[in-house]
Amino acid sequence: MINRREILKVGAGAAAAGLGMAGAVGTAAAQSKMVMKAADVHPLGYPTVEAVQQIGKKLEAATNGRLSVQMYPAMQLGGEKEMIEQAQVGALQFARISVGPVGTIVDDLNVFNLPFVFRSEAHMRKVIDGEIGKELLAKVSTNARTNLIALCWMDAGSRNIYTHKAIQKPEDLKGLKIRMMGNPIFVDTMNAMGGNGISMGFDQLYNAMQTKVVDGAENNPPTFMVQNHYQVAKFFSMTEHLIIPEILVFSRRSWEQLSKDDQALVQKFATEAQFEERKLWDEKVKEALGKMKEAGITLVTDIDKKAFQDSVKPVWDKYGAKYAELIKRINAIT
Ligand code: GTR
Repeated sequence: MINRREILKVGAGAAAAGLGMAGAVGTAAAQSKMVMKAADVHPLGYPTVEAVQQIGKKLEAATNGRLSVQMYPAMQLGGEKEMIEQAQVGALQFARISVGPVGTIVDDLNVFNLPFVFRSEAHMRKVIDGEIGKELLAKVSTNARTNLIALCWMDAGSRNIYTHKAIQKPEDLKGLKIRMMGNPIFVDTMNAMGGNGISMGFDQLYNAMQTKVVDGAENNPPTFMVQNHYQVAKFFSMTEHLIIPEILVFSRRSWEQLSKDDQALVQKFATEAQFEERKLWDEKVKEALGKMKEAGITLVTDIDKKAFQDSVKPVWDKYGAKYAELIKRINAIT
């Protein structure tokens, strides 16, 4: 594991020198070679990782190699909290993260973190592709405190509970400690659904499951497989309680060092990546479901969805009012 402080030191230095640019800063630097760092918690071959690598290839081709992307996959640069911090100081340029942790920085995004806010994944895609999607990306980019530029959304399917037994109704979660992403909404959601929500970084999850610090977690099928969680949890219950898109952010500090033309290029390829990742996503879900079967995982599809939807009413009572207008607009999208 790379020492985080060292990365920050080295990275911040590189950022000050202009993203590891060979030449001097200023106008001349705009023409210099730049290697932009990208990070993801997932390994090579995961849809989000491939989509960002594709942005790198396109940038290289469009600029004759002047701009390129170096990918650090598989949590090499830490968990998502660390990735956000590194992007904020300019030690990392592209951070592909979940909207889950971003909601703690830009509250407007928490609307996507509400349980059962989308009717389906198709509904979520329509929302992120439309006006609401654009507006929320802009909220991140224009918020002075984020130090981030939000480039595009990506798909992460639906989240489902996995543990050592089938979860079909809220009572089945009684007494189970289920890891949730670091955002109070998720802990409240799991508690309302009948379990005990435990907030924890993604980078600590595998060990926590192995040592039984938690009884299980919740995520999409590709994550369950590529992160080897299937080795420690044999029942995957399709509760689909959260449909949370991913977001690709860029360090604002580094962004300001790019020329307007380069910014436009990065943005163009990122927007394309939103749709490219989606195709890869659909294939990856199929692949993951196949592998789950081979691995002997029990896929539980007989779920009392209504009971789970009713159970999260306290979460909606607590957080929903703030987003009432936006929720109305989301509901109106068919
Ligand atoms: C995955 C997502 C990651 C991370 C993870 C988590 O679905 O792709 O970015 O947020 O969930 O549960 O922390």
